[in-house]
Amino acid sequence: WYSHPATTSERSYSGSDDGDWQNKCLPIGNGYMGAMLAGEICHEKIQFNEKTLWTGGPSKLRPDYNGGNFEGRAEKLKEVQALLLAKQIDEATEMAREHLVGDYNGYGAYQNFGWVTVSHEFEGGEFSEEKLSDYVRELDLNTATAATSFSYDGVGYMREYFMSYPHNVMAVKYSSTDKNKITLFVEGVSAHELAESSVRNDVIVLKGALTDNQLRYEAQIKIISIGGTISAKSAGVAVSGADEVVILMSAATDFKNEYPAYRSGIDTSITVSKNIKNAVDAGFEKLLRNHISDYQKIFSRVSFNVCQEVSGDATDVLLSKYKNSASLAELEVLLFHYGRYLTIASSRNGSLPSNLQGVWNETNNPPWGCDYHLNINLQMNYWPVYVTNMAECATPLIDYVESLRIPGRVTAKEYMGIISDEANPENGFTAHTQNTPFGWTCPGWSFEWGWSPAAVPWLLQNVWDFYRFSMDKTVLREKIYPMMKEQCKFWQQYLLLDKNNSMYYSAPAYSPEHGPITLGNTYEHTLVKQLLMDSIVAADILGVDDADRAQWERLAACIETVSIGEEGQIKEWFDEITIRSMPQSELKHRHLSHLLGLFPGDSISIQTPELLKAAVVSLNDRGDISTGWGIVHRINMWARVQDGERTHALIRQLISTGIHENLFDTHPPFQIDGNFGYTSGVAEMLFQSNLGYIHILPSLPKVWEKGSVSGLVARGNFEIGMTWDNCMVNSVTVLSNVGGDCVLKFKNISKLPKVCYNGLEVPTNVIDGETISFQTVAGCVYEVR
Ligand code: FUC
Repeated sequence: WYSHPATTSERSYSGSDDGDWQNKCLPIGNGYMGAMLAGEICHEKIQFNEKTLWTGGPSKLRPDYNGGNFEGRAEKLKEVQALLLAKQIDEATEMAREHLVGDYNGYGAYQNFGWVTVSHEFEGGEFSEEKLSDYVRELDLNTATAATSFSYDGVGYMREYFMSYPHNVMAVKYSSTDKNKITLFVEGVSAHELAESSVRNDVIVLKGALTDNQLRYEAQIKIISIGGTISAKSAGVAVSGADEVVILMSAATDFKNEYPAYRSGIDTSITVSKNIKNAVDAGFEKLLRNHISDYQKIFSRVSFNVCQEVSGDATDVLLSKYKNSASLAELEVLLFHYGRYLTIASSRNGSLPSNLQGVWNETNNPPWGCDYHLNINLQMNYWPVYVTNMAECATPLIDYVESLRIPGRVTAKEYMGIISDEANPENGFTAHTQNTPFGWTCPGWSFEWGWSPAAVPWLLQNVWDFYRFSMDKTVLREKIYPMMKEQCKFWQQYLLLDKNNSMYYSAPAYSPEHGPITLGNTYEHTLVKQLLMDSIVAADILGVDDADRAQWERLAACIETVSIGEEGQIKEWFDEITIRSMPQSELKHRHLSHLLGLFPGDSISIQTPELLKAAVVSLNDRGDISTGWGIVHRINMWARVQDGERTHALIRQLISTGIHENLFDTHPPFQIDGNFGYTSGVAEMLFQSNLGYIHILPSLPKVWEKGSVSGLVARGNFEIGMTWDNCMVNSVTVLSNVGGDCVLKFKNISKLPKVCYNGLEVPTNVIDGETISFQTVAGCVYEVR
């Protein structure tokens, strides 16, 4: 909460952010739409987005739109590969730079939709600061509602805001302690040219089609007054002397994530009018009740505290104290919950996945198009979903990866010569560093950052985790495994055999976003090998595809991944000798691409002590100073190293340098991946479940010596709760959602605990002095003391 509005000056509609928008405004959202609240007193401007409002893609202006792919580059790829095998690196590099790139035209960007503006007139003439007191602007993470309240001239004013997922509307209520005090003028301002801007009685309609791609869009703003008078003006709706005013807003486009047209054919007016009508019928109070129960169904599953002192300070005060002094656990805990809030607000079933800014964007020319970046960013957005018990929020990502399959086959054909046809319809798809919702799977327009076929194996790790956490075989069989299998097929054809050593290479390979172009590298190979290994497990679980499975095993055995260099480091490139020995490699680079086996992968761990030691050398070499998501990746990695103090030092680093007043993470500029990755990192500090057992409190810093958590999820679908004191575990509860063996490993215990169900001791199997296992029955809660 804050004791002042987010803005100090009049914000313009130009879409050029003056900083306040990303630093200070408070976000609400429902996956489909987002809004940013500044809490202005007299002239409120609520900026809003609809997640599918994008330029780019199919358009009358681009009749040949083809997902950015250039035709017939597969021959060039072969030449580049031959040059790499012949160790003619410069020639290969030159050719790759020239030919292994995609188009620019049609990429587009995520757009601002516009603003709902409310001019509030107070009685007694000119607004006077002297009559104002008790101003509070707040966002309640427990209910996903925001509010602004203040007193003016002895009258209390209250504004409440939320974005309902069940009704797909934004609802705002203006009220006051006295009757007849609400006099205001509501307008709709579009960030784009409008075909129609009309005021029909009490509804403002903003309707049009983007010039760039003719995507139709529409927002309706309905004003309901209780008491007073309401009248339509040409520019907006005026309310005078009301007791209360409710504003409902819903927006839509005719986008549909379906190749090749990417249009639904549905009239936006029908969609939006229906949403508004349903919301009006429900009324504000019912909308609010439904919204809170829908939101809390997910949010309330998890509780977490470290017995932190709660100061009652405003959030900006807390942040500046944090920057200037010792760590304030209050803020560290709040930021954990915020990542869950932001996930629920920006990724719900039916919506597109959260993009670089979740769903919030004020400009029509946002950094990186506010797109889907696949060399860490989109993946990081989804790191906390399963472990912090929000699996349904992952559906947009899984559906999105599914939607890349058809356009991704075009890219596989044009650039790799891998052809899907009637006889073999699912023969392999690919995508590269950056993506739009219009099937843009081609490489970027510059090879160096733009070529990255390992992007899909990396995304599929997130998708595979849906199964590992839920154990839902139906989803595995019907949705997840088919994508993994097709992706394995792709790599079976794409990987290049070096006859000299009978090993397979991803070529040309590039480690984000520095160093040379090479024959394979640690980044790509780690991801591809993890895909093959995961797919083998998946095929085993489903009892299918023995022959494919055997081939994946043979192939995986011929892919070199992590190795240790002369300085004891994990080598990022196979020819690397000492850390700085490779051309174009940057000191302290933000990406930790060669360490993906440590996090989010599983191939570097406490079970591989030599590799772990080398990973620590590499982590130290990269250093702790980085950009928002870069620090956050380090947090997750040091949690896996199981060094709680170092992990916490990085948390201090993040909050002191990478967090805005509204607690958005900044790259800079604002990029939401760091928020999500932070929440995941905290969960990794509390327990880890990637190695076949649940490791309790593996990375707890001293400053969190006492605390409790509940509702986190471990692989195998166990819901974990625990309490600890003096950095030692007191009790653990395990809710077994689907049954199966539960394996628990503890750090810092003097003797192994007992497991009870309903007060009675359950037989346990002692694996070693730190590890026990016990059988569970679905639906039962076990207490470990
Ligand atoms: C990756 C990063 C950049 C930026 C971009 C959106 O490519 O290397 O720093 O975060 O994504």
